[in-house]
Order: sequence, then C-alpha cells, then structure tokens
Amino acid sequence: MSAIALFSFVLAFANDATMQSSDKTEPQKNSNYMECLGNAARKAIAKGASEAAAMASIDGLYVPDEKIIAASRAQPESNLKIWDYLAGVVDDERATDGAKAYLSQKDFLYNLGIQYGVDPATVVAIWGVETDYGKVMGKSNIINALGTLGCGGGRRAAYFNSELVEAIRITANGHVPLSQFNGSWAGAFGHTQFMPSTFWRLAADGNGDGIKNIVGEPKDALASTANFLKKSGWDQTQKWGYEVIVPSTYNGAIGRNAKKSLSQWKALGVKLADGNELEDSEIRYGLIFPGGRNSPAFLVGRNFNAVYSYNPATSYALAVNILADRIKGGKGVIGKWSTNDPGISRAMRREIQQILTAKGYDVGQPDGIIGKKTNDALKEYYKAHNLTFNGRLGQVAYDKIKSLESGR
Ligand SMILES: [Ca+2]
Repeated sequence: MSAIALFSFVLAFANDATMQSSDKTEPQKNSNYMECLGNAARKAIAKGASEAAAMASIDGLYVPDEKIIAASRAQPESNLKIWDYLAGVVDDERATDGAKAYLSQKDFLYNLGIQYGVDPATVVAIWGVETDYGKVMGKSNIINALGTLGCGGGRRAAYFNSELVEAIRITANGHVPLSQFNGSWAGAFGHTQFMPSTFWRLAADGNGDGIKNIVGEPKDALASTANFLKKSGWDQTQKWGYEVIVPSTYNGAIGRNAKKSLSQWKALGVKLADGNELEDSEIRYGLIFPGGRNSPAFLVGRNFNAVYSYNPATSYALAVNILADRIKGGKGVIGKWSTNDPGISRAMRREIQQILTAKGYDVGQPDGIIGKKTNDALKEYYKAHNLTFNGRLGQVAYDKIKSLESGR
C-alpha cells in the first residue's frame, strides 16, 4: 500500500468511525411514506414480481427525497429559443459523436433497421439527444425518485405511483439490477430514457440474452427505441421531412397535422430550401415554422410525428431528425434563423464556462449546460463590467465576453 493509499484508508476508516457513532440515532422515518412504498411493492408482487427483490428495492427508503421534490418544482427555462436549443443539441460535436456511435454498432444497427423497418440513424439520434450516447443517463435512483413523486404528496401522484409499481417490477424481474437502476429525477431511465410503463409496452431485448437491460446494455436500449418508432407509425419508405421555402403569399393552414401531399405543396409554390423543386408525390406532410414565419420552414410527415410521440415537442422532434440527417452526412439546417443573436454550440458554452471559472466564478463543472450556477455567474460577471446580463448565452454574449477578455 502506498503512502497516499494508506492515508486515504486511514481517512476512510476515520469517517466510518464517525458515521457509526452518529448512526446510533435512528434515521428519520415517515410511516405514511413507507406504507405507500410497501403498497406499491405489494402491487408489483401481485403482478408477478419476486417478493424478496420487490421488498429489497424499497429497503432503506424512509422519507421522500428533498432533492427530487426540488427538481420537480424547478421551473423549466422559459426563454430558450428554437435556435438556441438546436445550436446546443445538434452541434458538430453531437453529429460527430453520433457518426462514431453509429459506426461502432454498424452491423447491429443495420439489422435493427431491417428487423423493425425504421431508420437506424434516427434511433442513434434519439440516443444522442436523450443521453449524449449514454454519457448522461441521470443519477437518481429510480425507485427513490418515483417513490418521492408517487408517495410524497406532490402533483400527479397517482401517475407516478403507478410508474413506481412498474419500476419495482422491472428491477425485481431482473431486467435492470437495482444497483444500475438510475435515471432522471422524473423516472425516465436508460440509454434512451424510457418511463417504466413505456418499458413494459415497448422495451426489447437487443442482444438476445433474454433480459431487457436498457441501462447496462446499449443494444437493448437501441432495440427498444427502434420498436417504439415502429409502433408509433414509422414508415421506412418516407422521409421525415424537408426544409423548404414558402411563398410569402401562402396563408393556408400550418401545423404538423395539417397535411397536404407533396404535389399539392409544389403546386402552391413551395420549394426545397436549396431552391430545387419538390418531388411529385402523394405522401402527405404538414408545414411548420418553428422559429416564426421569417425563419426556416419545414414540411414534416408521419416519421416526424413518430419522433414527436417520443417526446412531444416540435423542437425535440426537429432536433432528432436533423441530427439523424447529420449523422448520415447531411448538412443540417440551410436557412438562417431570424435573429441577431444565434445560438452557440456546447463547445462555445464550455469555453465561456472555463473563462468564468478562471475568473473565480463558480459554474460547477464546465459541461456546456447552462444551469442556475452558470446563469448566476454570468450575471455577476456582467455586473462586474457595469453591464446587465439579459439571461441568454448566445452569440452576442459569447462575442461580448471574448472581447472583454481580450482587453478590447
Ligand atoms: Ca438483453
């Protein structure tokens, strides 16, 4: 044992000793909460879960988790524009990582595409958007998270309670070991973030070992997502959509479900974003303007809607489909968003976080994710320069900070 290891050992031992002495006080226990968890475990057992494993999954959970409650109450970021979202979600880094991830599983994905009749690049794109290809799957214990949301008296408790029962069944039936059963504070887990009820409806065994471990085995998660897309109506003969230019005179219906055939759109003067004509086809698409009338427009079809059903937001469905195109070597969005403050990539966000860190501000890990710490640091940084931060880290703020730091 090296001196450093020995030192750490002594420290660890010292901590243990302190822990033991303070352990003499009983941990705080909430009997209503524990009873609710017990009821969920019994429901899971009644549905066939192993009794010992079901009870083990709630062992040691005595009170609702304050961190989960706080996360569920946090307000989502409200002023995130579509171009900010896309700049961070579909940046060069995620496209490159996606192409690598695709190559690393090339044969498997090819077969998956044939087996389910879906586009494997779109499956990989969902993997990329949901968890950055398995790098960010969430650290909340799923039973603890769903227990808190389902038994802690918060909003939508009945929904989370039934998800809790399904989660207990997943681990007790041996699909995901309890030690791996981590995910988002809201209960989604695995490489492509399924909720427990979705798991039971749609999870698949991708590597053929008889279990569906979508946390520990990427192939299981990818097969599950392929199955999801198939069951959501994916049609392998269709494109998800087209970026288009729309005549300014068009005043007809818009929306992903207000569909017309490509031939009809063509007759109305709609062209591809590169100026070429749309093909003549009876396949039906809806017209969307996700950034407003003066920003890029898209015709979106049933495959767009299949992705939309994975996570019902236009920005999400657009990001996944555009990322899938980029993974296959496509260019991404051609048109310009109508803004003088475009979004910036995660690499550029990390660069700003590193500058702030070097200046002594606390941004946490420079991870390219702009959370409360980074926002607060930006406010302080701006204040120190007698400026006011407007809450958006886009191109304008990036350029401003870079110019301040270069002393101009
Ligand atoms: Ca498996």
